[in-house]
Amino acid sequence: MGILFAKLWSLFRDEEHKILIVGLDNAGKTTILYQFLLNEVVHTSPTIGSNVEEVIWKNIHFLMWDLGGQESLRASWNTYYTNTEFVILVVDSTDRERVSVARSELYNMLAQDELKKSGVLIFANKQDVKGSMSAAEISRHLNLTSIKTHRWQIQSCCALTGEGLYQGLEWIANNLKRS
Ligand SMILES: Nc1nc2c(ncn2[C@@H]2O[C@H](COP(=O)(O)OP(=O)(O)OP(=O)(O)O)[C@@H](O)[C@H]2O)c(=O)[nH]1
Ligand SMILES: [Mg+2]
Repeated sequence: MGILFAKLWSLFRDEEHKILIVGLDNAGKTTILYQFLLNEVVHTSPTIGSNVEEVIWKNIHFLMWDLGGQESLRASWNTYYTNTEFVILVVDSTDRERVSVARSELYNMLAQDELKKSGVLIFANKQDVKGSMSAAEISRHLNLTSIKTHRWQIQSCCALTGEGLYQGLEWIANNLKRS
């Protein structure tokens, strides 16, 4: 009985929750990943392919995949979809010109069969920049209230200071599959 319990506990404890971090190039995805991992700002260059890191927070193990956001790389995002519990869409709140591109990438993902059970967290990043769009503005541009098929949440943040990042992760933690 004791052994069985120990086995179950270790299975439970080591369960990893897969998160995909997506968004257009320059949105701040890699900066966010390393804030979660190291609590500091790292120098980044555009991601070609992906970075993957295990982030442990409140005893929850997250496997976070940060994908390159350049247009030519977006076509291969779908190769990462299997077993994704949450998608984090990072939006550059200063990039008014391309918010419609971010929107079409979002709806494209929501239509994917492999992501039909995934929750979606939208980070309205770069809130430190004066004149950036608010989370409410981005929510309107992305028409978030129309999404009825997926659990979603929008959170404003600044990857440079870390502000807002853990509120977002808290929402994910509160919405994890209980198995
Ligand atoms: N002002 C400001 N700059 C930020 C913030 N987050 C990221 N940046 C900067 O934005 C630039 C791009 O950040 P990355 O994290 O490399 O962007 P990415 O989304 O990983 O880009 P790709 O890998 O090309 O898809 C870097 O110069 C970051 O320092 C933020 O909250 N505020
Ligand atoms: Mg990157």
